[in-house]
Amino acid sequence: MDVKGKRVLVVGLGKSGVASALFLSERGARVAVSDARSPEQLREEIPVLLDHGISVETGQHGERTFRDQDLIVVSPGVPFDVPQLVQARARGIPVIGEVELAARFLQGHIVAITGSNGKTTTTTLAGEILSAGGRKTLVGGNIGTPAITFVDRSTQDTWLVLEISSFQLETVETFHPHIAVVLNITPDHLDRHHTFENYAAAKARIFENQTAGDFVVLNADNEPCVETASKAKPPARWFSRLNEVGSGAFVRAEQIVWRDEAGERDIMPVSEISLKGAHNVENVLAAVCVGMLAGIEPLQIRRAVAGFKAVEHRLEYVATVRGVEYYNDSKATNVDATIKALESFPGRIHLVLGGKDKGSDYSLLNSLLKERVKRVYTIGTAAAKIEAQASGTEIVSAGTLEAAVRRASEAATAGDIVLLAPACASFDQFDSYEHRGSVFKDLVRQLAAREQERERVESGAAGGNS
Ligand code: UMA
Repeated sequence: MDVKGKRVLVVGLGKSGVASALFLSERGARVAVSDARSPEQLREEIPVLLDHGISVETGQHGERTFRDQDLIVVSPGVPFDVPQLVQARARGIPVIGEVELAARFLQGHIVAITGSNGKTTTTTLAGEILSAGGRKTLVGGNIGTPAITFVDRSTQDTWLVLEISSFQLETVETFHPHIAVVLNITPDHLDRHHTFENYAAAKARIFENQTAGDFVVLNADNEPCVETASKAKPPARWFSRLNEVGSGAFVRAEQIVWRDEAGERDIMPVSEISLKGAHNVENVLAAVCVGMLAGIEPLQIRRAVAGFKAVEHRLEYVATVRGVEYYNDSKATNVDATIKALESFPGRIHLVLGGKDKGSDYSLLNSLLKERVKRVYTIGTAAAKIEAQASGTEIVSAGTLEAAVRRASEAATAGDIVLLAPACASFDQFDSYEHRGSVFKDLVRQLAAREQERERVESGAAGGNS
C-alpha cells in the first residue's frame, strides 16, 4: 500500500491513533488527526504530532474534517457507527482500523488470538512458547503495543503474536492470520455491539481472509465458539479441558495431550501449570495448539508453560496481610471473567465489583456469590445496577476502590481472599484497567506496610516489657 501524498485522517489519539499518525506521516501521507478530548487532555500528544507536520483537531470530530480524505484510520475505541464515520463511508471514503493498516505493511506469520477472556494470558504465553522454540517473535496488539509499531521490525521469518479485540476485528479488510485462535465467546461489550450476535460475528471476522494452508484453533467447550467453526475455511483444531478432541489439545488423566494426523504427543502434566484456575488450563491448551502448529517441540512448549507466571492484572497475587490473600484481577472487565475468577477459589471471597457498566447482566454471578462470596463491595457508576441485580450474599456499597479495600480488610479474617474482579470497564474512575489494578496493588501494599509497622511496634513493646 502506498500512502505517499494521500490525505489520511486518523480518528482517536490513544496509543493506536498516535502510532498510526506517526507511521503514516513518516511514509509521506498528508495526515490529520481528530480526537474528542480537549487540548489540555492531549497536551502530551499534540506537540509530537505538530512536530511531524500533522494537523490536529481536538474537542470534537468536525464534519468537514471527515470530508475530502483518501482514507480514514480509526482507533479501536471509537465506535464504528459514529455519524461522521457513517457519512464518510456513504461518501465512499475507505474507513479501516489500526490493525488493518498494520496488516497491509507487516511481514511474517500472524498468530491472532481473540476471545472474550484469556486473550492476554494466551497471547503472552504463545509468544513465550514461540520464542522458546527459537522463532523471531513480536507480541502485541490489544495487549498494549499497537501492531503498526512492529512494521519496521517485521521480516518474512517473524512471528507476530497479536491479541485482537472485537473492536479491532470490526474494521479489518485484508487482515490474514496464519493461525487464528478464538478462545471463547461470552457476552461482553454489548454497549458497543448492541447484540451478542453482532459481537460473535465481529469475532468470527478473524477467519475472513484465511485460506486452506492456514490454521484455526477453537474451544470445544464453549458453544458459541463451536458455532463459529462453520465460518472458518481451514478445518478447525480444537482444545478442550473436558473431552478428548479429534484434532488439537486436550486433557486426559491430568496430562495435556496433542493429537493430529501424525498421532498423539504427551505435552505435560496439568500439575506443572503455575497459573491459577480452570480457565487458565484452557488458555494453556490454546497456546499449546499454537506452539504445535508452529512446529515447536513439545519439550520446549512444556518448559515455556511451566515457567510462565500470571500476567499483571490477571488473577495476580499481590500480598498476604494478616492471613488474608489479596488478588488483582482488574482485567476481569466482564461478567464471565469475574465468574472465572470466582471459580478459581473454593470460597471465603470478599469481592470488589463495579466500574463502568457495559450493558452486562450481573445476576449471572448470583449462584457463585451465594456459594463462594462472603461479601461484595460495589464501586463506580455501575454500583446501583449491580446492587439491584446481585443477590445471594451481603452487598456493601463502597463507592471507591480505596473504601472497598479498607472495608474488605476490616471484615476479612485469616484464610479469606480479597479479590478485585470488577466485571466492568474502568473508565469511570480510572484511565484504564492497568491503572485500576495498580491503584489496587498500591492500596494493598500500603495495608501490608501498616501491618508490618504495627507488628514491629507491638514486638518492640513486647520486648520492652520483658
Ligand atoms: N475517542 C474519540 N472519539 C470517540 C471515542 C474515543 O476521539 O468517539 C478518542 C479518545 O478521546 C481517546 C482515543 O480515542 O483519545 C482512545 O482510543 P482507544 O480507546 O482506541 O485507545 P488506544 O489507546 O488506542 O487503545 C486501543 C485499545 N483500546 C480499546 O480498544 C478501547 C487498547 O485495548 C489496546 O491496547 C491499544 O489500542 C493497542 O492496540 C484496551 C482495551 O480496553 C486494553 N481493549 C478492550 C478490551 O480488551 O476489552 C477491547
